[in-house]
Amino acid sequence: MFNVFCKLLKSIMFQFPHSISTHQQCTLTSANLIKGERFIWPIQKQHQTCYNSWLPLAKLAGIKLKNTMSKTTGDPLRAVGVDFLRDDNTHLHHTNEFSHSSLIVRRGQEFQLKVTLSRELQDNDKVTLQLSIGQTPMPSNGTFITLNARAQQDAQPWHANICQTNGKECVIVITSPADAIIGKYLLTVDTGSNIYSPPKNFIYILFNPWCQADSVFMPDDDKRVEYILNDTGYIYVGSVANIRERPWNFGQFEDDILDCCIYLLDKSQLKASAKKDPVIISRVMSALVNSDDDRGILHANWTGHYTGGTAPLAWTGSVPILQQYYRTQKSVLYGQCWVFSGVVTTVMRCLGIPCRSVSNFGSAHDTEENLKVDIYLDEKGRKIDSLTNDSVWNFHVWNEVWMKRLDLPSGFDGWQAIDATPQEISQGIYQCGPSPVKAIKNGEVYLPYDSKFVFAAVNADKIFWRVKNEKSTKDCVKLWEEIKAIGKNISTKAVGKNIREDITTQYKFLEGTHEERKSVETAYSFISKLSSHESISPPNLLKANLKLGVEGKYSLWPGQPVDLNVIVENESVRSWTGCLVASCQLESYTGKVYADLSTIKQIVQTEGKPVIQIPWKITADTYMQKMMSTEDELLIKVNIIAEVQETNEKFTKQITLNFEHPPLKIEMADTAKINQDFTCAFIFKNTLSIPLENCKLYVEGLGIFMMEVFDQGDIEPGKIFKSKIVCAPKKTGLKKIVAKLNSTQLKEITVEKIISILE
Ligand SMILES: [Ca+2]
Ligand SMILES: [Ca+2]
Ligand SMILES: [Ca+2]
Repeated sequence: MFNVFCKLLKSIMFQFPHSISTHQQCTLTSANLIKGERFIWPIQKQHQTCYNSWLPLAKLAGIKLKNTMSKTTGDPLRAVGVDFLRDDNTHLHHTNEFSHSSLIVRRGQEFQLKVTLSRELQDNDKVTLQLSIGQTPMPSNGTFITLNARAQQDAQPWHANICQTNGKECVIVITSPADAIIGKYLLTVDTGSNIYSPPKNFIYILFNPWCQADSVFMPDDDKRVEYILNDTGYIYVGSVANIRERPWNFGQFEDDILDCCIYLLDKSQLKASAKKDPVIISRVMSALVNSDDDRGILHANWTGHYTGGTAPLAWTGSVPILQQYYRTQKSVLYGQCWVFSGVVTTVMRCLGIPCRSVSNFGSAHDTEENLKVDIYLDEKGRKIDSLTNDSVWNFHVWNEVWMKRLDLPSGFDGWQAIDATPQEISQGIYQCGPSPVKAIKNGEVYLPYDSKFVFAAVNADKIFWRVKNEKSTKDCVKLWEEIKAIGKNISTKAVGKNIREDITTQYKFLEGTHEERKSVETAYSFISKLSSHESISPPNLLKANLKLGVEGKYSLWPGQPVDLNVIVENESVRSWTGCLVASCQLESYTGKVYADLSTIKQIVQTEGKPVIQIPWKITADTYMQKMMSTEDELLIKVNIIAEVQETNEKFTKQITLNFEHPPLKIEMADTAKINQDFTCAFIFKNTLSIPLENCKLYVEGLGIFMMEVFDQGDIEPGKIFKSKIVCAPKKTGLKKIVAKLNSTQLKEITVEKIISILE
């Protein structure tokens, strides 16, 4: 008989999926029935329709259902409407910018709902709010919350009180705890005889940096505005000598972004208790923003070829990436470090965790946790890519998130580094952090998570080796080490200003100080010592004090030859004989060699000459062909080594040459009116001596228009193009338009302009 009942039960669940799934108690009861535990119907919690549909079945199965529905003499009380008071609540919760129809609030802060009832409230009426989250809500783990609005429960972490009644309407104040689970809650109103589900009955609960008891509390209002509410900003790129700002639209309030973040939280399959913890959520997001292991958001690609997807350099912001991912549920092609970082900033700011993108120049990627960058050079001073697993990126971008580290001993609250660029595996998957920035500074690399990796990125010693055989590192000589080369100009956008802020001293003590070395020694004490080739030339008491330099233009117009002078200065009266090698290589921002452009090898005699000049010219053809073979932006690295025969000393000099470009301009008015058309024009003149082929213009204006691509074809020298967008803004306030031009020869010409949208 019981089996028959179960079959019937399944069939009714099939026939009435809506009525059953929307009533949690009903589902719980069906589970109990299947298990054969207790066949008592808790009808006082139930919807009448449910009861009616179950009754014949129960009779058939010989089960007695108990209708304990209160027999009120008057009308049974029903809720007939809920006003989520979106405007009032979202202003108080700093969530009014979200482009979303549901109520979005922050935890640890009260919000109000106005419930309309079928009649006026009487003394013995019950009004209970039910909030549930996730697939299988349960009271035991905090995913099913029952709030009796007619009993004073102020001591409870969650509570609700009716604060005002007016005829059939009552205003209920709800307070959530400062460690509530983050996500999308379903609201129902239970009046004893009836459970009411309002249309659009979701309430999103986010982290709350405005709430002192929340572990993401941030005391300074200017910082909260920057790190939570600012939806545009800059990511710093380039190289130490040429740091550039790349405008980035974070767009955390745009359509589908919040739902995409909630989708990611669901996808993470974290336990309910973990979905309240910013440490765990930021670690999980560092994994989910890359597609590796988990079909996360962005697919990494550094090959220089991006057919079938969008070149990393083409993105102007995170919005199209997250929208595409949410709509297709497929990883988006393609990302490099600044794209990963931009998307992480969007996701974190959206969920309410203060976050910023951080760029490190001369950033080490240590592949074997020895906290050193090992670089292998051939006899001519050229880097051998096949042997060099470690790398120094001209820049690398990660993120910082702000939170208390309740999982660690005290002293590590504040900024934590997380990195979504898939570089090294941590606990089985590509994820990185959160690692306390304070721990990095002091070399306390044992602290979770991945502090060794972050420490190496900002403060590894750089060791140069010369190998005899290009196939093996066995027979190599330590040429020299640089202890000040890694981790420079660590940068983020300043709070409230459109300028770069240098935060290097938060990650490390000043290079050259005793504290800096002490921190490196501390870090070494926590790693297992790897055997490495530690041969270095014995110190010689003689000192040659030569100085190497490079004269010439460090920024280059594409199509122009490289024109440099290598300078050897001898400050002493003695004369020295040096062997000088110099190499010029075309590299990507990650330090990958695209082409060897030129080398010099010669014996230098300083006798009688305080300054020796070695002219060095490289024609444009040498690099242009390679520049055109990749969709990445390249730069030229010059490496000079001089070895003094008399003293065995080695002198080195490294410089970077960047490419310049003509400007892209935006022409538009400073102000426009909401819902009224205005024109925005983009103008570019090719002032170079070479044609620019396959020009594509990417433009985006948050709250004005989505990213658009204009195919401009080839632009001959001296030619001008002009593209226009006519659009009607949907929101008031200051809005930013970002444009970018990429071509086969030249990438990453960007411009931005602010427009004020008025009522
Ligand atoms: Ca992943
Ligand atoms: Ca290493
Ligand atoms: Ca250092």
